[in-house]
Amino acid sequence: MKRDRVTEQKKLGLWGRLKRLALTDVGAMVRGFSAADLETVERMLLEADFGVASTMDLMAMLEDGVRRGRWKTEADLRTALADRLAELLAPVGASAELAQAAPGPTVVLVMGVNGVGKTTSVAKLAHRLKGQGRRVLVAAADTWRAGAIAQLEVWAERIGVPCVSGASGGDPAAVAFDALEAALARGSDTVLIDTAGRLHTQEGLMDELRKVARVVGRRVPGAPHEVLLVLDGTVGQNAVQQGKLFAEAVPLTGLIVTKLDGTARGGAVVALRRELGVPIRFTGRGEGVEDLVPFDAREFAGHLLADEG
Ligand SMILES: Nc1nc2c(ncn2[C@@H]2O[C@H](COP(=O)(O)OP(=O)(O)OP(=O)(O)O)[C@@H](O)[C@H]2O)c(=O)[nH]1
Ligand SMILES: [Mg+2]
Repeated sequence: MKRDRVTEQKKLGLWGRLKRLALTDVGAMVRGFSAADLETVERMLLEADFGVASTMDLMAMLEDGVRRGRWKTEADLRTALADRLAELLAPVGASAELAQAAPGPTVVLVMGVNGVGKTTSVAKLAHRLKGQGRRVLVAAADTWRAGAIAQLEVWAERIGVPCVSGASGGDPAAVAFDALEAALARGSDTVLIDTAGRLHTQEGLMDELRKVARVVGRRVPGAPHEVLLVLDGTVGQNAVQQGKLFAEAVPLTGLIVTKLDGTARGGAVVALRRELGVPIRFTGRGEGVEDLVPFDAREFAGHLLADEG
């Protein structure tokens, strides 16, 4: 019995859980949440990875609204929460679409710890940009993990874009450099560089990424034009720590937050936006090439407040 309830709770999205709380006590919506209800809401937000600062922000809004009797119906409350979430998620300037350098090629460096979805995101981006008419080339600069080169080559073939790779165990900066030469020779306008993902505590990886950025910058002025950090949206506060470390190595222009197919842990996106101060450009919502959603604060607030997780 207890187990069923836990499973059910997990399946419910944030809104589903909030609604359940409001309806456990029929009067809650009418007379407002009690102090105990508010505490439960606070716990829900923290469990959903919103982070302390964003949770405090949302709680202040909720407490104020309750005190003033601002919400008469469930729909009122949902709208108020969605509005505030959208404000918290609002992008800092940049749109989701990637920069286009002139004369080019536009160089996009993709980085992140192991297994977060870098290679898949490079494939999804390549597919998306190709669909927009851009001439994309991908660079397999993860020379570290066995199988990484073949993985990107398979994606590239499926999507129909050229892939430049080097020897396994070779220098990732050399692969990136070769990819730029190839792009210049064949007139590609966008180069997406996939990189290795060892643990972020290993200084070696950070040095490697710095070198890739330096080398591409010497070949193409202004490169890398985009530095996208891929974070797994299900790891909560760990993603914030990872983000800070990578940002110190190479300044970021945006985030791709992956594995948000369900809504249950999506709150981390709110914390990431706040703590890292760079825009979320895309979210990953599945394993297929189409499962990359350009970030829209309103759409994502709705996604977070879905009834089911
Ligand atoms: N459900 C889901 N799975 C994803 C998403 N993005 C990536 N994955 C899966 O996550 C796993 C790892 O993806 P990769 O793209 O290989 O990750 P990576 O960061 O390149 O991994 P390393 O190269 O080993 O560091 C694969 O099974 C992907 O299919 C997503 O948005 N949703
Ligand atoms: Mg990879």
